[in-house]
Amino acid sequence: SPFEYAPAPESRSVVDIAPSYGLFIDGEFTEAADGKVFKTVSPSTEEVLSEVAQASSEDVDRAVKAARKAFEKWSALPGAERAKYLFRIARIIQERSRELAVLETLDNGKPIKETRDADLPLVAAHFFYYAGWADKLDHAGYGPNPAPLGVAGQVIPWNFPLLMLAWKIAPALATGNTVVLKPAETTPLSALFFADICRQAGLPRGVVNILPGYGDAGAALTAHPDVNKVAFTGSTAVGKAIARQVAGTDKKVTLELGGKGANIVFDDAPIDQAVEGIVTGIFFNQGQVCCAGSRLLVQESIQEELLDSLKRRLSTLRLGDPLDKNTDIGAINSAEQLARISALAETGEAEGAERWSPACELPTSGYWFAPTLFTNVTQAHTIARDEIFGPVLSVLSFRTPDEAVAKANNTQYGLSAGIWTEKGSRILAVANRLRAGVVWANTFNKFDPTSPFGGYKESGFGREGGRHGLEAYLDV
Ligand code: TXE
Repeated sequence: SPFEYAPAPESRSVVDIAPSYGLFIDGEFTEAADGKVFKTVSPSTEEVLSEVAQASSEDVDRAVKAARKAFEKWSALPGAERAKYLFRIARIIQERSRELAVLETLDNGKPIKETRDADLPLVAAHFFYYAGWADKLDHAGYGPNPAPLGVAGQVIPWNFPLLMLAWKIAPALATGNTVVLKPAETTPLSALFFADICRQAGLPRGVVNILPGYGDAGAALTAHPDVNKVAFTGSTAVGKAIARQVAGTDKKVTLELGGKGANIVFDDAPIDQAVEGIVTGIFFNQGQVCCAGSRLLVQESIQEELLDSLKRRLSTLRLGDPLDKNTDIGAINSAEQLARISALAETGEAEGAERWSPACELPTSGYWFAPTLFTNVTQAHTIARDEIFGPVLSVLSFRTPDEAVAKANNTQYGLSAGIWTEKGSRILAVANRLRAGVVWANTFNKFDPTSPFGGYKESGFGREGGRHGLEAYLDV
């Protein structure tokens, strides 16, 4: 099945990383207009992986012009022709997924187990899924010839570099838009490999342009007058700045921002299964996940039993070399992110919550943070409210379903939640009252390209994925 492609275990030698990369504009790799470059490092070793051209507003302008030019022909292609390119890209991603998984693990720091079994299969699945839509748009109830928006300016974060690229590029191309995408400054490499895949697939020049760079390049892109659609995933602060920036223009915008997901465990939950779900919820990708289950809400009567099991389970997690296929917990993506996580954990202690980590030796180079539990957390604590974006779980308790719902909803965010109970009726009753874009029941962090994903409240607006994800790129 195209959705379950898992390459063999990997080593560093699988992927050939060049000492330097250019920007990808109009089908060519090119230097930045001002000649600037930046280094990308492996977060687990601090080894420099490559030197990458750094885009400025001049490069953004070049790329938008190329995308505008390409739009005329690309949008006029029959959907079935666009589908052919997308299917081809999906298949090349599968063929090169060993390489891509190792590359992503090196540049991001996440365990190879995750890039191999989660990121890469999902990336391919998104391209297959949206390829399948490209020739069906006329019959999807939008009326004949639903119109693409034009040039999409897309800015993505570093936590799922290639998957966020897939979420953004696949629906944009399927609907006939062209793209200028800026990957995050700490993880540019997989997007540049993707540029090479576009060439390999024979994608016409200018349809996809990739501009590695910093926030200034992101801001120049989202503000560019000839960009018709802005899609952003990242921090709530930058998302708000972008919303202000596009207000008063005719740009369409989708924002996928932070979260503070509640994982709610009722007293009738299957405890072992819940423990696995809690671990996946907050330690998958070192907790650097917008929909992480970063708040555990546990019913008071089972709190002690659940925490005992959870601590035993955490003591078995293996932290270390992300390329080792047995590793569960990899490196934090950057020194800056590590500093943010550490500062919030210190605030948790200073405000009186109780901190616990399993015995765990941290490597001496690279950016590491041990899996951490905070108990005795109340709603007043900063760690119960602020997104930590790291392997840190805040435990709160509740007595009744009403109290669970009230606590789960007591946040500025509304991206995700989880419910653990044997009772189907309770799942439905509670899920309907949770103000969160996705609610999982007896599982967590499950993704599928057919499902729309996005937030309530300050977690953003608009949906990506599924049919809703198409509509963000169409005038119907
Ligand atoms: O985010 P930024 P950072 C949250 C998480 C994390 C915090 C900070 O809590 O601790 O944000 O992370 C580009 N105009 N999330 O600093 O700055 C930037 O170059 C346009 C949640 O990494 O938002 C990068 O490509 N673009 C999140 C992208 O925005 C700008 C994932 C994200 O970086 C810009 C990441 C600007 N003014 C962090 N400034 C999620 N929702 O999953 C920066 N960028």
